[in-house]
Amino acid sequence: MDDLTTYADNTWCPGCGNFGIFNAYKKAIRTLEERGLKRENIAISAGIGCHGKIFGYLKLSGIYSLHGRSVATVQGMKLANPDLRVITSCGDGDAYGEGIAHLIFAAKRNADITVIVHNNGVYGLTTGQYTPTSFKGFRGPSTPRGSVEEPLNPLALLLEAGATFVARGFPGRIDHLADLMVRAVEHPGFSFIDVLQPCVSFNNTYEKYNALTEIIEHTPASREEALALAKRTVRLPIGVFYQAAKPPFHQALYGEFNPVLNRMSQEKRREKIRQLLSPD
Ligand SMILES: Cc1ncc(C[n+]2csc(CCOP(=O)(O)OP(=O)(O)O)c2C)c(N)n1
Ligand code: SF4
Ligand SMILES: [Mg+2]
Repeated sequence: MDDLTTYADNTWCPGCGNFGIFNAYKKAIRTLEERGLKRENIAISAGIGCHGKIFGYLKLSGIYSLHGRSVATVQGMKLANPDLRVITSCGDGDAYGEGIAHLIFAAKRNADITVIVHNNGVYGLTTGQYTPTSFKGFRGPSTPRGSVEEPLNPLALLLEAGATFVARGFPGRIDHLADLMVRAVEHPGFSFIDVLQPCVSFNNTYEKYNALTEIIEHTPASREEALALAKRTVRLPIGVFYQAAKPPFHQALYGEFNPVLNRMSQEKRREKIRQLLSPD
């Protein structure tokens, strides 16, 4: 066992795309460390689902969140301690269903967090119901005659919401995915990777993604070009679709103030509140 893997028994189905994501995480963390990021300054979170088990398998500090709430959780972690680099693993049901409002507003305010969505197009843990990214016609326990809905396009949605780093990866290409993770974590502001994750039990997309994915050679220069690329369906581009510089939320909000280093005593806090509440 390596120093980034916990003792927990791994219960993912053999062949699950989550294994590739797990390996890419570990590779990315090692690269980030080589580039100077201290492991104690990395904190993670996760939602609930097969993806969320990664929280128990990765030997990193953090807070295991609720279904749909891990994006809010890491925003709180970052605001409370801006020295942390915070990363969350979400599911597609988790991020694009239950937690979609958190995701859109985190992108809108350019929260300095990294969101990695294990997008398998299905509720894996609860055995195969359709999600916002399930393809039209997808059959599962909740759509036995096939889903009649069009899937969401998460990249286009996040680009429109104001995300400053938007990427797509595939766990069949671990080195490429690890490189995307490094770039996302190093990006100052909201970074988002939609990972095309095959679920071998309920939505096995390995063959499709092996055939259709192709690496983006050059990151589009504008949001409009990135949107056009995100809407392509004949081939599935993977890589960085868009990256732009903009002040991250916590800095726009309180500059270089650090609530950990500038912690106030209880007495001082009470005094400040008294002043705020006093009529003059
Ligand atoms: C608030 C809330 N709603 C529903 C559930 C039940 N639930 C647990 S996992 C899950 C589906 C997870 O799907 P997804 O987020 O796509 O993750 P995956 O299992 O595919 O990795 C659901 C609906 C829950 N735990 N909490
Ligand atoms: S149900 Fe799907 S997503 Fe969950 S562990 Fe099995 S293959 Fe992976
Ligand atoms: Mg899912």
